[in-house]
Amino acid sequence: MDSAKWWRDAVVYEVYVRSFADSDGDGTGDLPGLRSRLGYLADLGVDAVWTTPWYRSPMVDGGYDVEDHRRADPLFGSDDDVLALIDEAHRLGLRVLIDLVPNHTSDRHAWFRAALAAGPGSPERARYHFRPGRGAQPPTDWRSVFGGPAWTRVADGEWYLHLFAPEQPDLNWAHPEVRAEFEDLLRFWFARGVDGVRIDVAHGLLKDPAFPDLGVDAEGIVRPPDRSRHPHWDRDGVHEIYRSWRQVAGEFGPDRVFVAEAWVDRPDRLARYVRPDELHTAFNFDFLRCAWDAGALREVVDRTLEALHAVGAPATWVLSNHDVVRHVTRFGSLRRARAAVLLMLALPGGAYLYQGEELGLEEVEDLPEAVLADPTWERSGHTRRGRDGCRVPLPWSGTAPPFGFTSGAAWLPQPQRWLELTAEAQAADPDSMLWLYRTALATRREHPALGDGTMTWLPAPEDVLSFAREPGFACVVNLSAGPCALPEGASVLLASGPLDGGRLPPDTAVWLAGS
Ligand code: ISL
Repeated sequence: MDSAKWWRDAVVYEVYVRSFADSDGDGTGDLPGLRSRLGYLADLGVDAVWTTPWYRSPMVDGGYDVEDHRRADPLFGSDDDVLALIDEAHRLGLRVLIDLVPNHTSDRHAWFRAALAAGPGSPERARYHFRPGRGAQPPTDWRSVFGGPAWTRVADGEWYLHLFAPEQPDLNWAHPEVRAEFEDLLRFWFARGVDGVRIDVAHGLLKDPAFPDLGVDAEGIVRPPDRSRHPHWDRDGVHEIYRSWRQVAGEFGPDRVFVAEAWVDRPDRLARYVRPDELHTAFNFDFLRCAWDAGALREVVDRTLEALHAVGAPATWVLSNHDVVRHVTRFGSLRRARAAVLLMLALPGGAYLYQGEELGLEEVEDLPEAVLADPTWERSGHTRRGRDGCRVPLPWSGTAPPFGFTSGAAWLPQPQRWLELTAEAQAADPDSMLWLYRTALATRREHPALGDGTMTWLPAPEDVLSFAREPGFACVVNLSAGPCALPEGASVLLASGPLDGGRLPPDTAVWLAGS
């Protein structure tokens, strides 16, 4: 594996483990299932795999409610299966990133159970945020991301903070034992060979110790202050935590990396997480949130590169993940999704792919209500459908569900219409989305202009994105309603769809050499 700053332009594939591949027929994807399919990921041409949590968990939030950070949940496999996965990935030249959830634990975690048992004022409670209420009301007006108040009252009358589900109590990051425990955890997993760590809710760890209200306006709507003064998002103190984590990673050599999941609203705020002595990379959610619009995309690309390059960090580009509506559906067509991946993989920096996007999967919007498992569905009072639609298990082979995902019944039902989208069907079709991804990733590896570096916008009509990478590479994406001309004298390396003579049809992208 190439070592020198491999992470600056790595393509990382996100595996949502419970929906990737099932080895034991219980309908839930697991670690041996993933291990058996690593060859598929090596053939796809990615550099690394990020696995969502497989730790011991009651699975209230798909494993983001961790009961024991050092053990695998039997649902996903054994502790040995974790080590076997890391070994096999390394043998195939793939690096492994794991998911660390430092903002909260499960309410079944030993610390939280001890906190409940020990009662108000105890040292056990100090590792979480327990507070008295205001009369019968919660201590503050803070809201859970999943809906409802961010506080739950326990039998003795105290309330505890949970920015997510009540089964996910927030840890108190002002407590030295919390800090020490997570540094130990990093050492524990780095010593077992993991190459990197994705930090869940990296912007949420610290809370304002004064616990101020967010404030409710005349219409009764909570209007949080500007992010830079927010009582629980993106507080300055989190950076000190990440500076010490960077040192811990450094104990294991220069190649172990972090990627922050930090939902901040401006690229200059994101850049603070990736200063040279902090985290290596952070997801660029501005790109993910951007509409299929040339002006908006151009602005996001410029703002991102300006902010991140100012601190010497590479950009990352993300189109989908396990929390958002799949981008085929967001953009409105497979055709746009095909163009989007050529755009993403031509931009300077690294990229994150989400399982199934290489098959062109769309959001499954017609799941029966009875199967919906995401807590946002319940907690929102059924006003939000939740995130299950992007978590439907992958279709691998065959002509009917469960499409080779399991020998039993998949935990979420797959649509019959996916029979044409199985990995097996697409592997046999050179025009498929799978082949577009494979070819793009292979081309990216071979082409010295791609990956980390800089880019230059080329003159183009308003709804066309056209940019050069040095040496001798250009990408043109047509977001307009009509065809556009291609630069003369350039040879086509790869196109997301058929060209119209020398012209680029709408919602089509092309990679060019020699311009
Ligand atoms: O904080 C947010 C908005 O300001 C949210 O978008 C939040 O950052 C996001 O939901 C965090 O997601 C991650 O942590 C959750 C888990 O449910 C998600 O699956 C995970 O990706 C709680 O652990």
